[in-house]
Amino acid sequence: MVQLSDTRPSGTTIPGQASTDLQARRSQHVARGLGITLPVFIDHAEGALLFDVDGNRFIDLASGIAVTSVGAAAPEVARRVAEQAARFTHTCFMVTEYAGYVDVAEALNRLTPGNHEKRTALFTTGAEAVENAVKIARTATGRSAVVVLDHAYHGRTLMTMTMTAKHTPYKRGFGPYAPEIYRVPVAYPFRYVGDEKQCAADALARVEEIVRIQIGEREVAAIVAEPILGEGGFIVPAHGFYAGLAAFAREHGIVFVADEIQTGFARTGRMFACEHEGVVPDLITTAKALGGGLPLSAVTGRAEIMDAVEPGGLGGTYAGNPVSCAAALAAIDIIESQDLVGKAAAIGEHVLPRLRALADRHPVIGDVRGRGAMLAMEFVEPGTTVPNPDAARAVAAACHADGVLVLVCGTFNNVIRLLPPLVIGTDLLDEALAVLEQALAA
Ligand code: PLZ
Repeated sequence: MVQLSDTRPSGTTIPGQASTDLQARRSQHVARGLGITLPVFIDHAEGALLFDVDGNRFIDLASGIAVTSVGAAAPEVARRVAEQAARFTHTCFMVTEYAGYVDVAEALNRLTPGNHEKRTALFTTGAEAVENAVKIARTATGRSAVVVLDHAYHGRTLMTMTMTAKHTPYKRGFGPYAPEIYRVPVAYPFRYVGDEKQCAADALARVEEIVRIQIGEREVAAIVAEPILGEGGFIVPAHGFYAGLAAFAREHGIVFVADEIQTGFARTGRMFACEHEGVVPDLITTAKALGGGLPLSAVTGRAEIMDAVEPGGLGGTYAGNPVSCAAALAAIDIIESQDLVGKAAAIGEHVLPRLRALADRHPVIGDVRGRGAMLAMEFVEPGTTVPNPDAARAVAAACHADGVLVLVCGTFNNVIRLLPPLVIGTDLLDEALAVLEQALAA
């Protein structure tokens, strides 16, 4: 057992004085609408550690939100970013070109599932990638409806906020929403009475019925779905559901879009999470870990679908920024050369049994789930499936007070998720788990 007194942050209180002073300035100058998980201001990072402006040290089990898989200060990313920035920071790929953009597109076409001919278009944010995937699917099919899942998260723009399931805080007051977005159930094993196979079959039958009766198969341009629903609570759909959804799309000429913005790039112990279910999507959206910490997103997919859009139809001033491309190429090199796919799988094998043991001891944990380094605990009223957001919040707060950064998520705000940088060492992981165990005991 790790001695917590030895591993406590070396600084003052959390938040310390310098963070508190900055917080006062923030309140005065920054819009109130931006939330905050832990009110400390970061000074620098080192591997899976974050250090704040008061000298407090945090073990990072968030990676931003699944962004810094290679660490938040990977020297190779920093070196290539600096080198690119010194050569040129921007030209706009639609005005004059640069090789980095093509290099990233080529890497994405190589790494994403399927051996078919592919094309990639780069953007800046995840929401922008999802939104462009919809535009591309609509052009390719000549149809307009978009089908999304219960508990889905796809972004904060008008289209992607509409595609997102949860009202508060993402939609409250922001309507009217985009038209032609339809929601169908997802196979959520913990909230289903019956076995996993039945769970998948039931949800699929409902999806097919809703699409047939309420929408019409031939009206649907795209089904957009996360292979593991991230913000919605790290829901791993019952085995067979995701593949069934993709097969249904194929049968009706619907473009199947895997939103791998949170799950992609080694996070789940495969390069892409849809590989766990044997699914080859028509289009795949990526962002977050792709850019190694710099803003970069992409849509990658079948050449005939991607190339349905006429020249000039896709783009954006900053889309595929050269500095972001340099960071992405460094991140991809690290992911491949340091076998972060294998590391993510090993993190899962190390942590999952510890979380399951915790669930056995603490009935407030109703479910433990996830894949690779994308792991979660769902908190409930003991012995029921009634969500217990207070318990999740209290455990997260206790972790924060002891220098471990975890995030709460879920439709019911009752899930603690673990998203460590994939380069984290076993020592830090064990130290963080000891803090989590202590937080639960308290
Ligand atoms: N699709 C699957 O997880 C971003 C949201 C943070 P952007 N998830 C973090 C917040 O509260 O704003 C996400 C995702 C999936 C799309 C997105 C959107 O990516 O880069 O935040 O636009």
